[in-house]
This record gives sequence, C-alpha cells and structure tokens, in this order.
Amino acid sequence: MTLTVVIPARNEEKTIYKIAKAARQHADEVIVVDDGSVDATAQIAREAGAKIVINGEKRGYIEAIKAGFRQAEGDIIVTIDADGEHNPENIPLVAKPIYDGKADLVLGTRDKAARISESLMNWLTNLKVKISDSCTGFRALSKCLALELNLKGRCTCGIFVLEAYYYGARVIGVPVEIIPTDKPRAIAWRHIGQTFYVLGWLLRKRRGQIG
Ligand SMILES: Nc1nc2c(ncn2[C@@H]2O[C@H](COP(=O)(O)OP(=O)(O)OP(=O)(O)O)[C@@H](O)[C@H]2O)c(=O)[nH]1
Ligand SMILES: [Mg+2]
Repeated sequence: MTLTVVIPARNEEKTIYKIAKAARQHADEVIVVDDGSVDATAQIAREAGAKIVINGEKRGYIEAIKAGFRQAEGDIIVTIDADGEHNPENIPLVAKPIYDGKADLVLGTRDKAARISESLMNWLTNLKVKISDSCTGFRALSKCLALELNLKGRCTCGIFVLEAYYYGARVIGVPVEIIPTDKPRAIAWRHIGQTFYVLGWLLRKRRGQIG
C-alpha cells in the first residue's frame, strides 16, 4: 500500500519546507495544496520535494484538502497542517491502523481542545462517536473513504468524523504530539454555524457502507 501526505497551506513559507521535507521521509507522495498564498509557500514546498496543487483563489481549508484527495495517488492519505503544530514524525503512527486494516479513519488527537468551541463540538460528536478530538487536522484515512466525503460545513470540526461514521467507517483516535507555536489563536466565529451543521448530522439515523 502507498501513502500520500496532503498538506493544506496558506501563507506558510516559514514552516512549509521543514514539514514537507519531513513528511516526504514517511510518504510515497507529498501534495501541498495552496490557494491564495501571497508569499513563497508553493515555491518553497516544491523545493522540499512536494507536488503543488494550486486550488484557485481562497477557496478555503475544506476545498484544499478535497483537491488533495482527488490528486492523491496513494491508497492511504494523511492530512497534516503546515503551520508546525503537528510533528511529521508521527505520520507512521497515525497511518498504522489503516495499514493494519483496523480502521478507516484515524484522528491524531490532542489531549486538550484548543478552543472552548472545539470542546463543544467534541461533546456533540461524542454523542455518536467516541473520539477525544474531532477538530484535529492530523488524520489518516483510506483513499476510498476520502473520495466519498462531501465535507460541506464551515470547517471539519465534528463533521469529518460524523460523515465518515455515517458512511460506515471505523473511526479511532491515536494521541499525537502537539508542538506549541507562537501563532496567535483567533476566535473561531465559524464554529457558531458549524455547531448547527454538526447538529444536523447528529439527527441522521442510518449508517451506510463505504465504497
Ligand atoms: N490551501 C489552504 N490552506 C489553508 C487555508 N486555511 C488554512 N489552511 C491551512 O490549513 C492548516 C490549518 O490551518 P490553521 O489556520 O492552522 O487552522 P487551525 O489549526 O484550526 O487554527 P489555529 O488553531 O489558529 O492554528 C494550515 O496548514 C493552514 O496553512 C486555505 O484557505 N487554503
Ligand atoms: Mg493550526
């Protein structure tokens, strides 16, 4: 089985080289999806050995990872952030349960939600799926599942897990290391709309089958 790492990146020229280069050590393919960067993110990522997907102009995180999923050649896809909070050395750990056929979606979980609104989303998600962190951007999944997902919310909080669950995926979490960054954490206003979107998914009853 082959592995593709998908890295969504907007204005991450300071960190992208290190992340993409380290990811390459653990993957057959690294795809950096950039839209709307006004810095040298794409050029630096290319120098680090990544394939670059330019996904239009400011289409957002969700559309970025979906573009990466469509381009990925690997059987397994890992998504990881470019801002340095995730350690690429944890990629094999997150991908292992998929290699072993034990899960279809693995969340690289943090021990503490970054925001109160994320804790609320986690609480709601846990009404259906026992997972400590439904908002993490560090995850592994089968390509087959990745291509099923619609992901139409304001962000992936709660929804990535719930959608996968309703498609019949086996979802588990593995704790990963989080590297503190000095990036200021803005209030995530999008989580107000996202809460209602998550509630909509929670009201669904029937689970399906992947593929
Ligand atoms: N291509 C693309 N990447 C994006 C976009 N928005 C965010 N990203 C990337 O997605 C990853 C996660 O974005 P962050 O802004 O760090 O989101 P977050 O981790 O939920 O937020 P923080 O807690 O503030 O770090 C980073 O690698 C970003 O560069 C976007 O619109 N397009
Ligand atoms: Mg971040």
